[in-house]
Amino acid sequence: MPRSDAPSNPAAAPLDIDKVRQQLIPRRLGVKLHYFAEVGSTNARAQDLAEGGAQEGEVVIADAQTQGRGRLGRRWESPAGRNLYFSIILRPGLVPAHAAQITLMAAVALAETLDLFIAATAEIKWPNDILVGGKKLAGVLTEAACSADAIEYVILGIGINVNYRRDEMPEDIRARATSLADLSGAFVARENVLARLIHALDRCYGVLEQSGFDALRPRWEARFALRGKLVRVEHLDQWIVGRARGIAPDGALLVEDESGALHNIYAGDVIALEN
Ligand code: BT5
Repeated sequence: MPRSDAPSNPAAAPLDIDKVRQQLIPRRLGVKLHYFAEVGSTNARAQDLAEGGAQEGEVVIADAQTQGRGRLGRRWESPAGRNLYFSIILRPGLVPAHAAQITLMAAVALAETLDLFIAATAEIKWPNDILVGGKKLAGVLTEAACSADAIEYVILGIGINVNYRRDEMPEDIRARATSLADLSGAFVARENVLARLIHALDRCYGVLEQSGFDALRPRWEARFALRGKLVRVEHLDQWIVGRARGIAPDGALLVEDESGALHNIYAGDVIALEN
């Protein structure tokens, strides 16, 4: 007889971390997986580990987050049994000015991996959103600890909606969010997505360190969701409006204002003013 608490829907089963381990070929990223049924935020937990001397490539994974965070204090919806929430500790040999390139590198690995599970193309909205059909499928939150001239460590946090059903999403994100299951019409094993993604991140991270962001730029550009679109970029109390033209070799977003001047944007939120 089935146990009364046995999940009738495979999407509700907890993440099977051993399945992830079985699929991982140990490389630089994924050297150690720290799994928790629930944490506040995997980024916060990874930061504690990094401060305690954890090595590059250790990964914190949680089945649920009670305080999943987005950028600028925003919230990341993180229900149990559905999605992927994880953070990787990196100790990159990059100058602090290039720390933001980690987000762009991760977006390439993410979009290319998520494409394997859906029929559509995952697009990148600078700097950290992965969108399909204009709806958010995944987000990246990179937090760096730097000294004057070196990066001590970077926490690369990634949230992916895998088997998140539309009717489970809070009202305020339902119209703007999607999930792999929503897009493919089928249950997707989170363990497969995670193992493939860690491998893809490992490869892209290697390219970034050895050859710089410019070597990943064509792959990033190929998925750029905002090319040619009129956008408003907001950062703190400043904003500019112009057409998104692409990305610079160092990862800056290029926006051309109405006078034809090109601006290199390094931080901010981009709002598309046209579809
Ligand atoms: C992000 O922020 O997109 C970064 C999200 C990173 C989450 C991961 S999960 C593992 C790791 N640990 C953490 O604590 N965080 C990272 P941002 O661009 O600021 O987008 C946040 C906005 O996305 C919110 O204000 C909502 O509008 C929307 N949102 C929240 N949860 C969502 C979800 N599950 N799916 C789609 N959109 C969501």
